[in-house]
Amino acid sequence: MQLSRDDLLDAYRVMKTMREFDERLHVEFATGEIPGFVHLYCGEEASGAGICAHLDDRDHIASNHRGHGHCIAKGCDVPGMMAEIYGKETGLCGGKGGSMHIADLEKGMMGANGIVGAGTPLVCGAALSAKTLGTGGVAVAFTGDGGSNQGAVYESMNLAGVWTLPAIFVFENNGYGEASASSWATAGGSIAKRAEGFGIPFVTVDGADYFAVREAAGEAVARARAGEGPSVIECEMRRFYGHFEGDPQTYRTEDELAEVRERRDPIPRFTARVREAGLLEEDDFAAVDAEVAELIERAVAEAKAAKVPAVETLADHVYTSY
Ligand SMILES: Cc1ncc(C[n+]2csc(CCOP(=O)(O)OP(=O)(O)O)c2C)c(N)n1
Ligand SMILES: [Mg+2]
Repeated sequence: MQLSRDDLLDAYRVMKTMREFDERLHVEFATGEIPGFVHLYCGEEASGAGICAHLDDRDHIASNHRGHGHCIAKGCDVPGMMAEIYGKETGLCGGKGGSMHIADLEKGMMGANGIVGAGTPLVCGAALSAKTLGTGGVAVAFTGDGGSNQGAVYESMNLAGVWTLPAIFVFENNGYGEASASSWATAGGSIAKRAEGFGIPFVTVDGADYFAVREAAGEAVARARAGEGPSVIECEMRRFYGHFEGDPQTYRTEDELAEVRERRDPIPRFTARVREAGLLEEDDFAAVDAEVAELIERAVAEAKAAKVPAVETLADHVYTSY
C-alpha cells in the first residue's frame, strides 16, 4: 500500500485529534462539569481512522457508546462535538444528546448509540438506500466485542447478505465488554469467523496497526462499491482507560495496563513506521501536534463558555414527525 504525504498527514491528524480530544475529556470529566457518561477511545484510534480513510460524503457510519473517535474520523465538527458533550446549545445535537448520541447526518454520521449493537440495523438501512438510489455509497457499523453478541447484529448481517448490501461490519474487539473478557464471552473463539455462516467475507487485523486496518478496509469498501455485498472486519485492540470514566478497572492488572500502553499504542507505531520509511519529518508531526492542541483548547473554551439549552426548548427535537 503506497500512501501519499497528504494521506499520511491526514491519518496522523485524525488519530492525534481523537487522542487529544479524549485525553482532554479524561481530565475535564474528573472536574464534574460534564453531565452523563463518557467512554474514551484512547488506544483504539487506528481502527476508526483506518476504516474512515476510505469514506466520503456518499458514505454513512453508525457508531456505539464509544463514539468520539468515529465522529472525528467521519469529519464531525470538533468544537460542536465538545459542546455536545458539555450539554450546550451550540453542540451538534443542540446539547440534548451528549457523548453517546453525537450525530451529524450531513457528514453521514448517523450517531453514536447508547444501545449496544443498535448501529447495525441502521447501517442496513443506509446501505439499502445507497444501493437503491445507486449512489455508490457504503455504510459501516462500528460494534464492540460485547455488542457482537447482540441478536440485532446477526439479523443485520443476514439481511446484508441476503440483499447483497454495501455494508461493512467492523467489530472493535478491545478485549472487554464492560468488565467481561471477550475471550470468556465469545463462543467459538472468533467474532469475525461468525461471518462465514452468512457467506460474508471476513478478516481479523491488528487494530493498533493503522496500515493493516486501512488495507483491510480498502478491500471491503472496494467490494461494497463494486456491488459485491457486505464484509466483516474484526480489529483486535485494547482500550487505555476503563470502560467508562470512573471505572476502577479491578478486572485488569497494572502489568496489563502498562503493556497495553507500551506495545499497543497505535500512534507511536504509526509514527515509527512513517519515520523509518523517511516519509514524514519531525517538523511535520510537530506542526500537526500544534494544530490539534489549538483546536482542542478552543473546543473546550467554547464549550465551557456556551449556554445550556433554554428551558422553553426542552421538548424540541425529542420527537420527529415524518
Ligand atoms: C442493549 C444494551 N445492553 C447493555 C448495555 C450496557 N452496556 C453499555 S456498554 C456495554 C459493553 C459493551 O462492550 P463492547 O461492545 O465490547 O464495547 P466497548 O465498551 O468495549 O467499546 C454494555 C453491556 C447497553 N447499553 N445496551
Ligand atoms: Mg469491548
